[in-house]
Amino acid sequence: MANTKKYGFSTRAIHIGEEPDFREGGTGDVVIPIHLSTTFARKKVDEPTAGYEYTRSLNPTRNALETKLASLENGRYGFAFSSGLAAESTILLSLVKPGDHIVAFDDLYGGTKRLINQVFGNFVFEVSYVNAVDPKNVEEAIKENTKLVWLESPTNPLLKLSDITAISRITQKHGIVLVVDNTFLSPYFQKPLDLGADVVVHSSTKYIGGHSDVLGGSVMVDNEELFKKIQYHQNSVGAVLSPFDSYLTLRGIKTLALRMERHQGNALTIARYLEKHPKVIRVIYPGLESHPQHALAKAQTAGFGGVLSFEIVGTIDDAKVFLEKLQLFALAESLGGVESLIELPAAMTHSSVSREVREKIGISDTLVRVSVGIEDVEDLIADLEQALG
Ligand code: P1T
Repeated sequence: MANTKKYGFSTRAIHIGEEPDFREGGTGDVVIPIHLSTTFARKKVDEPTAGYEYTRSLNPTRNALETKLASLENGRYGFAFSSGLAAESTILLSLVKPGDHIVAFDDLYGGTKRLINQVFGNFVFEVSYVNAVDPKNVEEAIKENTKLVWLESPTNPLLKLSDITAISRITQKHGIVLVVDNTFLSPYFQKPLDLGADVVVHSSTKYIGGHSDVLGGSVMVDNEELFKKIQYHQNSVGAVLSPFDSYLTLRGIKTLALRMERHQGNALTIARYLEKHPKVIRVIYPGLESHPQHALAKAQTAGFGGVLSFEIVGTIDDAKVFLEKLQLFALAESLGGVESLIELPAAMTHSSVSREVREKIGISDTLVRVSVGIEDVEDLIADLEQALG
């Protein structure tokens, strides 16, 4: 299937990369087999069989996933890694050298900030964090040695958006690579490469896998030079997704469109319910008219996703009591699975971000993040009602 763009999203999610093998010896499987072999034999020294040599470099099951991922993001190339952070590390190793500078959104997943600050920042590159809600802040932070701009849109956990098209004009003007973490919306609702980004990264642990049973990361690009750099580092660093995890991810992706619609429908209903609740100070969800960037969300994305955050009245202890009373919402980190998850960023996902920085960007002690699942929404609201009560 050379031109995959002629198909709709779900057709691609189901078929691309998993075309039945009708060649001689092929068995016509409609689901790609899990190729566990770590190495591939050849008959002639100079001719690897069908291009396969060693599974770290290329594996048929992972390759099927990488082909599907690329198609879903409208890119030519996809990569599957063993976690979102492994994907991010490989991007940074591929594209940033000692002495370089990067500009990053100041509201990012705590683990991404830890990776940038503690793992790379100390000895490899310099970083400036900016509020990328305003593209001007990004442009003003660019220096002569800036090589990369790193965005999440929407951000984790404050659901701030960046205008990807506007920022891509700036990065293109300066010859800088624009990386967008698209974890929160998935390619079903947002395609950053179409908006001008150069690299898209996901924690595929979240919506792409969709069932909270497989850790993974993915990277998609359209540019061949970027593809070659990342491919070289994917193989050289070796943090690749296993064949079994590739299979689980492929299985999850097939229902991505159905799941995202339901996540979004439930999230909007819950956001509207919470907005009216007297114990709730504010609700942050890009699908609400009250979100300061609702207009940008409507213009830039095909949907608002299934994550929302809200602040409750009281102290961190009141927030803990509320969270511990819930019965259907699992009190857990992560997001994007079929089951609803809830957490307290200040004490959980973003505890590695200092209090000072949390306060500066708006992560208060009673800010609660919800990953709305695909259960019956009345049951979810009843659970919130009893716990808030
Ligand atoms: O957990 P891992 O698959 O390594 O992905 C890291 C990551 C990257 N980008 C974003 C936007 C993320 O949200 C994450 C992981 N986030 C959580 C575990 C969390 O609960 O927010």
